[in-house]
Amino acid sequence: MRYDLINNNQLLASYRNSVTSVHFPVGTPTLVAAKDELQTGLEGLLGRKILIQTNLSNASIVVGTVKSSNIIASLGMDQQLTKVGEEGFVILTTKKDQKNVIAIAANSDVGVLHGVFHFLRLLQTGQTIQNLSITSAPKIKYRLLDHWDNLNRSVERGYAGFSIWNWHTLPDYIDQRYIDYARANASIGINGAVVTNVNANATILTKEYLEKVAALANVFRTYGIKIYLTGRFSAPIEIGKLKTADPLNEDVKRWWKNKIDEIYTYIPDFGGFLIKANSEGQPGPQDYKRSHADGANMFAEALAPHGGIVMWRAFVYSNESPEDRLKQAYAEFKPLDGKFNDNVAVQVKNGPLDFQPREPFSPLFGAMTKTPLFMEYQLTQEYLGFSTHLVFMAPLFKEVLDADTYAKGKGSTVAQVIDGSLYGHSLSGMAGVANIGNDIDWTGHPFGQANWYTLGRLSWDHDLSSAQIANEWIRQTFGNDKGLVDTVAKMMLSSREAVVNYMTPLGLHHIMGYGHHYGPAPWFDKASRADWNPVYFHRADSIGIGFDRTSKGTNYLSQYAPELRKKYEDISTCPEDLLLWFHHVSWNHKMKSGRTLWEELCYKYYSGVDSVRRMQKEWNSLEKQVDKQRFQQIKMLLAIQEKEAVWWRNSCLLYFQTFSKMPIPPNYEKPDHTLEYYKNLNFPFAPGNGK
Ligand code: GCW
Repeated sequence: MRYDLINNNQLLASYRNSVTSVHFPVGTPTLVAAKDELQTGLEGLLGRKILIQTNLSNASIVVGTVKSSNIIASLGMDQQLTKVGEEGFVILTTKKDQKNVIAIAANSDVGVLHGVFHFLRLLQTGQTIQNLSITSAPKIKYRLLDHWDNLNRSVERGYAGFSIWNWHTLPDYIDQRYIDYARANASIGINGAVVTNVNANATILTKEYLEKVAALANVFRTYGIKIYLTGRFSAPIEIGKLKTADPLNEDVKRWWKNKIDEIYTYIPDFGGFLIKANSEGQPGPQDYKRSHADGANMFAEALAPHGGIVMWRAFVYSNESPEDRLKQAYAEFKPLDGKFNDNVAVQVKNGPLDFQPREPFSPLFGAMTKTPLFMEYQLTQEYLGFSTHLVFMAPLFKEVLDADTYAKGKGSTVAQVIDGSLYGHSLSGMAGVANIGNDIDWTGHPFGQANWYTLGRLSWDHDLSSAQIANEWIRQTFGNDKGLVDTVAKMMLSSREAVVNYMTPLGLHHIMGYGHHYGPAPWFDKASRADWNPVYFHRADSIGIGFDRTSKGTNYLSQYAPELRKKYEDISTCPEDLLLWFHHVSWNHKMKSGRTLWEELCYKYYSGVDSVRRMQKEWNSLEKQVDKQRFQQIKMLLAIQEKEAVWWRNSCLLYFQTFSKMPIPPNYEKPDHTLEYYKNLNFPFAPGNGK
């Protein structure tokens, strides 16, 4: 939404030729917002005033719905419009009175807004606007940001400042940021925001706070965004003065029903609840020996008359130390398939563990046929270097979406599971844990915005490739010069593999610092639960390294389809990028490269650092093409990333070397500190632990 003047003169001239005046119907706040956006956008991009009026019969662009605009109604676009549903749009070059016009049309005002944003994107990314014939509809229905924001404005796992929701000054003070947030989301098709942390606080459900939530909902509504809350399961006790929160207890049910009815008096289009229950100490139905389905259905019944939904999180693991934590979500939820009400979706993290740099897809995606499953990604970089590392996540998201579950035979991708097409579910959803805070650039790292952008674009159309998304984002963020676009794209597209390599190559996982997850701590073994210790996950010993999850180990593999089981069970067919996720592998094991496992581990860690250094060089080459402030900012951030990548590499290799007893090959630069030095680093105030 920078809308900088187009600097390619030829293109500018041709756009100016095609875009002279706009017919825009009067109407709802959403149409007004769309009109304002189009005006701001066009005037910025084209550098001239654009006439936008209701009764311009000879405009070069005509916008609206059949209902709001006689001109749109007269253009005979029914056939295209039937394809785009409630939120999609059509952009068409057509004839009116023998003259070419561009029609931006939709079935709803929000669809018009989406169409306007898409049209602006065409201009910002330097595409032709001759002979347009675009029909676009979202593949996924619920496209959400989940904020882990607390009422005191701390953000759990937030690295971009405090929460943008200023509960203290709401509802009377409407920060321009709320409006810009809604604009940004609408520009990429996000249509829902869960504004509170899943580690929930019941206070949000009190009258005083619901008034504040309603004020936010009023801002969002104009932009087609619904508001959702997180439900504290024990709220009936905490703010309702009941003795129990048992979901089958009549008083409890009544309490939630009344509470939910009350919410709808404040927010008539309230979206529903996201709930974390019986996980990491949160209260839930199991406290009363009830199932997750009992808990979810209690909310679902109360929400159904209003059209609200429940997103029930599958991120659960018991309080007792488990045999293999990764097996638990499946064990809990698979037996409940078919037991959830129609307006319940189970929200599953992309991988079975916890937003690691690389995980296989969660086996639940291939296991529940009767329950709609929503995808949960994490945009905030809890395990990916916080907001100081440049990591473009589209390749991570796509890797999961493209993965084959084999649930209904070959070609049953995770994407088809979550867009509802594999089993014909009408509920479908994709959520990203937000990386947004009140930092001036929203995400702490300017490239963090690319991940927010990706969530929106992929949830609208999961067929987009990582390269396409990067290309669009770069053009809108930095400019259309080919050299610049190519260089930044290279940086972005290699950045995910870089972080995997310098943090957790070959399927290693969860070897981050304890609690705050900042930096490496593969040696850590002091946590109260076994599965909060990195040593639990990497299992390095004198023989080798890795977690045996095959049939000879924990048999977590049994939760996948036979085709996958077979492939991963056998060390010779198991993809090497997840080798140590599934196998305990001897240090001398021969890898495909001809190197031993130990040598390969060294190679990967060193190549991770090399990739960051390459990114630095690439960025430095752009000094003349990027404004000074952003150039410097990103240069400094890349320097931190390089320093931390070296820290990861050195400390992990020195530590693993105490088991392998093998040397780091002589051609590599030597670690500049001892293992003891790294072990003694301490970060009492690492960010993101906000309570
Ligand atoms: O990744 C873990 C985080 C917790 C988070 C939890 C969850 C909100 O470390 O901070 O809690 O996941 O997803 O519920």
